[in-house]
Amino acid sequence: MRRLTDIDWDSWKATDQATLVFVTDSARVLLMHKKRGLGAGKINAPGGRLEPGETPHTAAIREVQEELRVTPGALIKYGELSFQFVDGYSIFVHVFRASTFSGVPTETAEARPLWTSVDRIPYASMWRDDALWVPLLLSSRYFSGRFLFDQELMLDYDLDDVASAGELLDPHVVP
Ligand code: 6U4
Repeated sequence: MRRLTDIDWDSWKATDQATLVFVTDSARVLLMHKKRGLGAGKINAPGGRLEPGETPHTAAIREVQEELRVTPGALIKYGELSFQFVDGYSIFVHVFRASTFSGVPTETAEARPLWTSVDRIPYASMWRDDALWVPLLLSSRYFSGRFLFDQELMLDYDLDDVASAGELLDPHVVP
């Protein structure tokens, strides 16, 4: 498995579903140093796997509360990302932006908060794919991407700029 075309996307189903939430204020984005889990050691947005019975939206809010002690508001979903790893693991990620929040970002066992300027997102310390789609999210553009990784190494990807939120309903997760 070296290319996206090696995968049968019609029957693809992710092992897990997860969220990412980019809390933004006028010129800043709330990121975090991730201490554990998938991507530990990297800078990433808060988020995590869905628990049974959760919607992506409720899971997104819960994860930001758990990781940074902040409650995000006015969430808009801008993207869907399908990640396949060559070891067999796969994860489908719902990407949100939140334009309001309450609480003070606080370090937890899972993460240390980091406000960054929208002009200086630390892509070199983030997952390789983030530099491809975070700019779309920050310009309020909807997107859908597929990525093939060998651990931390991105082998292949495709990314589509989609016209509206309605086009984001993924057949792999909608009953
Ligand atoms: P556990 O340990 O299960 O409680 P949980 O917070 O549920 O952790 P986590 O954080 O270990 O899950 O892993 C899922 C997170 O990793 C999601 O927020 C999405 C994120 N993630 C995985 N691959 C990514 C990638 N290539 N680019 C990216 N985020 C990625 O930006």
